This record gives sequence, C-alpha cells and structure tokens, in this order.
Amino acid sequence: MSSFSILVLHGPNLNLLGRREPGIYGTLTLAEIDAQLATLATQLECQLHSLQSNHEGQLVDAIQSAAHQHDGILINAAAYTHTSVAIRDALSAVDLPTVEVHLSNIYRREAFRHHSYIASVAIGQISGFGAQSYCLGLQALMHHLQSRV
Ligand code: CA2
Repeated sequence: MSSFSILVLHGPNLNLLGRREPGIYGTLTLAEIDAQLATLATQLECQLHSLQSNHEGQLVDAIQSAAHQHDGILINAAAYTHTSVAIRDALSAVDLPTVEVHLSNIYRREAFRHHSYIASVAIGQISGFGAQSYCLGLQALMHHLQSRV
C-alpha cells in the first residue's frame, strides 16, 4: 500500500458546481467530483484530503500546513488562479509537487483567464476536460510521485 497523501484544494465558488452554469462547468456537484476522486484514489492506493474554500487565506493556510502532512497537491484555485500571488507564493514555499486542474479550457475563454499564477510553480496543468480533469490530474501527480521513489 502506497503511503502517498494528496491534498485536494478547490477554490472559490466551486461549491456551486452542479447547480449553476452547467454548460461551462458540467452537471456534477463538488461532492460527486470528490467521490470520483476517492474511487480513483482507492485504485491508485493513495490517501486524499479534500478542502473547498471561498477564502484566499484559508487556501494559503492549507497549503502551508501541507508541508509535513502531504506528498503532493492537486489544486483548482478557480478565480484565484488568475489573481493570487499569495497562493502562488505558498505553493512555491512548501515546494510539494503540485498539479493544477481546471474544468473548463481556460485558454478558450476570456483573455483574463489565460494567465495562471499557479502554472509556473506546478509540475503541470490539465484544463478543459470537465470533472475528468481532476482524475487526469491525480493520475499525473501519482505517476510523478511514484517515479521519484
Ligand atoms: O474551469 C475551471 O475549473 C475554473 O478554475 C473555474 C473558475 C474560473 O474562475 C476559472 O477561470 C476556471 C470558476 C469556478 C466557479 O464555479 C462555478 C460553478 C458553478 C456556478 C458558478 C461558478
């Protein structure tokens, strides 16, 4: 059994998934996405700890706390992707392998979504595959962690 522990972070407004804007973000709720990830985590033999917050500081606190508790971070920082130097700096400081995910393809949307502060501190980014982006991101993160040891 792998001992890898992954922190899954969901940023602001993702708690509304499944109830608003299904054309952009799909019909699954965040709880359903977390359930899909949990099923995959069982197959991949890793532990998941999931947190959604609408508050930038709470996400920064969670990233800082991850340093000695988790082996990697899977993050959809939502709108903070495009604005938050604080989240970027926290990810850089903890220096854990991080995969950035987005439900929508941020490069096919408004220009203000084309820049990510997270991308330069992540090992990679997956964008545009709906809820599947999270599963692809977890697979990529676990592949990275397992190939390091
Ligand atoms: O595509 C993604 O996953 C995003 O990270 C989602 C963010 C957006 O600001 C990013 O540019 C791309 C928005 C999340 C808001 O989620 C909602 C869900 C349902 C209804 C309204 C918003």
